[in-house]
Amino acid sequence: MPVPARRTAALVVTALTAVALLLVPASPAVAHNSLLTAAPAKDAVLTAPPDKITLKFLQKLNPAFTTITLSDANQRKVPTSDPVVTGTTGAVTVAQALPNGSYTVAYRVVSTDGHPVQGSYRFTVADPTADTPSPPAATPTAPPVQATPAALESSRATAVGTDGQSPPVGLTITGAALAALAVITAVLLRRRARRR
Ligand SMILES: [Cu+2]
Repeated sequence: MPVPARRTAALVVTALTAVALLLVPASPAVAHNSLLTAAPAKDAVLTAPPDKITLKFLQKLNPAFTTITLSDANQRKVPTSDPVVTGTTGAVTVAQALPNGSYTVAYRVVSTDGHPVQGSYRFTVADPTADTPSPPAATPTAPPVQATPAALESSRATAVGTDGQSPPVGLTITGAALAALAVITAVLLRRRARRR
């Protein structure tokens, strides 16, 4: 066949390959970051208030995108230091002695592929020597926010701070595919016009 036609065919094949690659979801073999161990541990009942919260993760943390917060049973933030990141570990020191009660540790970190991961867990302080009247027994009004794999996959944000405002994966892929098709169409139309 004539050279221009062959070149056009090659172009179409290249374009279709590119679109196909865009449509293949990111390999699930690339694991996301996840919490390995925590101190205080999940659901721990402590007889003394902790002065530090230490979270160890699967992957290295990015200090710029690591958030660890502590809140009490009334969802009020408890003052802590900023997270100190050492490799896969993030820690905050608790500024005050925690009164007896239920507490929630919430974290948000990024995976090595840039995707955010967040989660939370609870622990309880029940110091038998605490002489201050303890707040009413924790009656959880809402379950702690747990990051589901689906929610994480739909969040394609490479930088934290957008807080899930980035378009879902599907839209991103469709946009890229449409853009690729538009370019190909333009090239093909130009070639056809030139041949006439
Ligand atoms: Cu990812």
